[in-house]
Amino acid sequence: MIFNPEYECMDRQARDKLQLAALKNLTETLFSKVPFYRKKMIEAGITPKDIHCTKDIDKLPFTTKDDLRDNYPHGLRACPQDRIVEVHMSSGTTGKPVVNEYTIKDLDIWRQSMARTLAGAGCTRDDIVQNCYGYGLFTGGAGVHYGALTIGAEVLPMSSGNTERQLMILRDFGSTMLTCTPSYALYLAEEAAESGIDIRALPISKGCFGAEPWSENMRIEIEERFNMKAYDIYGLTEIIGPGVAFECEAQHGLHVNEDFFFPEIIDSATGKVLPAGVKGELVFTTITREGTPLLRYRTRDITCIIEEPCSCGRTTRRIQRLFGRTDDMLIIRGVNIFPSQIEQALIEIEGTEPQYLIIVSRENHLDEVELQVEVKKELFTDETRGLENLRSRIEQVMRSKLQIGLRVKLVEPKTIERSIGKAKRVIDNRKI
Ligand code: DLL
Repeated sequence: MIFNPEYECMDRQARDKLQLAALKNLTETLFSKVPFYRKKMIEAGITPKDIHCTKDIDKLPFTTKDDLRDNYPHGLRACPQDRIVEVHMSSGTTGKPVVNEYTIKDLDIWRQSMARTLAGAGCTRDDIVQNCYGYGLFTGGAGVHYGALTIGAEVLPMSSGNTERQLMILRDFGSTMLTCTPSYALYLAEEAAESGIDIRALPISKGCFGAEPWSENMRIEIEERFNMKAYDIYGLTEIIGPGVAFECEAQHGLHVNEDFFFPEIIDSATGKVLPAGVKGELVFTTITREGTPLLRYRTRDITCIIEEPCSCGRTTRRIQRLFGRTDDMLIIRGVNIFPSQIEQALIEIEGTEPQYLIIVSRENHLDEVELQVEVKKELFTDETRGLENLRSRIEQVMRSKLQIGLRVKLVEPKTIERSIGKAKRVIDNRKI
């Protein structure tokens, strides 16, 4: 279902006009109200008057996560404090949190974005949405909540954790839609099987999963285990939270809510804008935000833009499912590796569970990687030769896909710690 055909299916030229007007307005506000941006624009030798078309955006300065941290907590606010009505913060583990402050209009942008997102996955007012994203400072819980209310669906504001209760509600309330991280969805499926609940027979028919990288194979796994459709949703605290981009029924790329969030792909080394179809770092400008609008924010997420029209009828540009981040990229003996590549390779190997942990260490100045992989229960009762064969197969597949050798350790089901939010896939013990 298309929630807002007027904007989602708008003629591209008409959208470009809207975007240009919003961009001009934004640069004027930032220049006059936010000293940080005024200084940056002056340094770059540009004023709002130099913006004549949306392509001129590449003359404007970037914003980085460090800029946000340096201006913590309120340095990037672009409106008076009394217009701020809600605040969220990032879940980051290092340094100061990243703060997003919303006005009523910002919350409206978020509600709209998330209503489009959930509708893209088929949500209607008849749905019962079990929302297991965390509520609180994290944006996941609130974002889905606002979107579901805007559609008129029924929301079960479960928040994350308490898996036993999640399963009880899933069964007793007949939830029809699930929203949580993809790793938690798989954990729920696992626990349901353990408790003898046949989740495939429950009314749940679709879910929106995001907040962490996941592979196409993980989608298939979730869809099979739940007997439902699994859609990818993308977003980040700095920009709005979830709802920046979402998959439609075509499940081929994520539609960017472009009338709110202007996307660019850049070469992260040179900062140059890259054409559609070329992989690089995703950058967003929040062209209509009021509280803490951002100019050319470097997300560190890696993807590319898809220009071609989508079969669903929406005209918004799409981004490819995320490839990883510029910063969670592991460099092992000089080779760039993303955890998602390991996951993708692993799920194709029969006998393994989609649960893994990458432990990196440095021995005698050489990087070593141990890949712990959970193995299906049946295999552990099998003869040891079967396990040994599987172990060396995984090592072989990894070597051919990643071009480096890893040590594989097979572990029993449920040994790798499960997360109720974003999964932790890498432990890097190297002291560099
Ligand atoms: O994770 C917002 C969110 C909540 C998105 C619920 C989707 C669903 P942050 O905690 O600020 O915000 O983390 C943002 O998570 O820059 C990506 O690296 C990663 N991420 C988010 N969605 C996806 C996705 C929320 N669908 C960071 N695929 C982003 C891959 C994702 N990575």
